[in-house]
Amino acid sequence: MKIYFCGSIGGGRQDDEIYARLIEKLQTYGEVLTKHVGSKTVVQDEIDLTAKYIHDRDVRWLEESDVVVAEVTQISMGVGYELGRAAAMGMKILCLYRPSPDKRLSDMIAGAHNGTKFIVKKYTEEEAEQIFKDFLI
Ligand code: 6IA
Repeated sequence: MKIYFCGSIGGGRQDDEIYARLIEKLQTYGEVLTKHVGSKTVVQDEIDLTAKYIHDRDVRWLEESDVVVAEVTQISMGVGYELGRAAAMGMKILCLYRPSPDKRLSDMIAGAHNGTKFIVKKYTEEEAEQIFKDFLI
């Protein structure tokens, strides 16, 4: 199974360690095409790539993927864009959100939940393992 993981990059990297731990768990179910989203050095590593290269490569990976898993707590324009494209393609999507008073989840994500192909779930990290099992198996 190919998994496309989305997490904030330009939107802010404060959750990078959470992304890395989620990606590690996801790798037990399949290949995560976007492992770099959890990397401490992604910004330095990709600094020489053009925006067009990153966009076209990421959209190609999205099209190749079987499922999308997004950590949506930190607001990110790119994650919203990826989710919109994935929803338009009818992909199976899981969005994970850690409720916090200063991070309001966009209604465009919360309202996209339909209980079948587009799942939006409030979670704590301890619950992630079971949520992945339910979503991916
Ligand atoms: O708007 P954001 O940058 O927060 O969007 C993050 C989302 O878009 C992630 O889920 C990635 O899949 C994708 N994305 C955005 N920027 C990059 C990137 N390089 N490399 C890979 N995927 C990206 C940015 C490096 C740059 C800051 C030097």
